[in-house]
Amino acid sequence: MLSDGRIDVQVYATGNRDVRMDIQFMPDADAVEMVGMRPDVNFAMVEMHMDGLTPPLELVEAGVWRVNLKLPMAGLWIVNVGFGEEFAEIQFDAP
Ligand SMILES: [Cu+2]
Repeated sequence: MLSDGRIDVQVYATGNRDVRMDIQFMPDADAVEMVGMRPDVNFAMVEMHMDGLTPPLELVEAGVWRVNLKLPMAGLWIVNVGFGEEFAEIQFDAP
């Protein structure tokens, strides 16, 4: 839950460093300014000093985005999805 709505994020590590992510953001009724706002997405490796990745988001429908990317390394990753200082954080293992 963010202060302006609810964000759902599903990460699928499908092997060979491929990742698919589905994002849905449902703004609260009193947060009309958030309608259609595109979330920020950043992937980073856990416990490694590597540059983060900010993949392009594919708009699926209003409030729904999809990300497809191939990570540069297998291992433990963390992805942040949100707006400004508020985000969901998901850790996953990418084989
Ligand atoms: Cu790495």
